[in-house]
Amino acid sequence: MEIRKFNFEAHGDDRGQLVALEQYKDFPFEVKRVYYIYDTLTDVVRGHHAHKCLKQVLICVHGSCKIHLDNGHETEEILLDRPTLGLYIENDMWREMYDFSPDAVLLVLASELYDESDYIRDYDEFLKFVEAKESEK
Ligand code: T46
Repeated sequence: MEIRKFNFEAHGDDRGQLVALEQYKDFPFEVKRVYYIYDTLTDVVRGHHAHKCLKQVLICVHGSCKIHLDNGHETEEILLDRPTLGLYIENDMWREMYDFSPDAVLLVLASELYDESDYIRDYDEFLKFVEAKESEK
């Protein structure tokens, strides 16, 4: 399963660190929305869905969390534990986010505005979506 991670450059000096991200240069889409997740309890699992179109980059800018990805055939667990690491998630990937450290802040850059109709929240529906996409190829 191909996982795309980005290692962003930090511009560090004696004042601290700064990471700057530019669309198309540091990640492959235009950003239409930014949101962030924090104060998630350690035993909580978020996500449990895929998307029809949305592309995103996830960055744990503080603390750490884990991401479970499932492409309908294989699964992978990714640890996000530094502000210079970005995880690119395309639409047709079931995702779950868990093991949030108490101080975790998960920043998400998204390619589309919020649209509930873009969510696939049923796992069987997700498998059918993947199958239909593969049969188009
Ligand atoms: C994803 C993962 C990584 C909004 O009103 N606008 C928004 O842009 C978003 C993202 C959410 N909401 C509302 C909808 C719900 O009432 O915020 C509430 C929590 O959203 P949700 O349960 O979808 O959150 P997560 O953490 O399960 O999933 C989110 C994103 O929704 C999703 O696209 O890929 O983070």
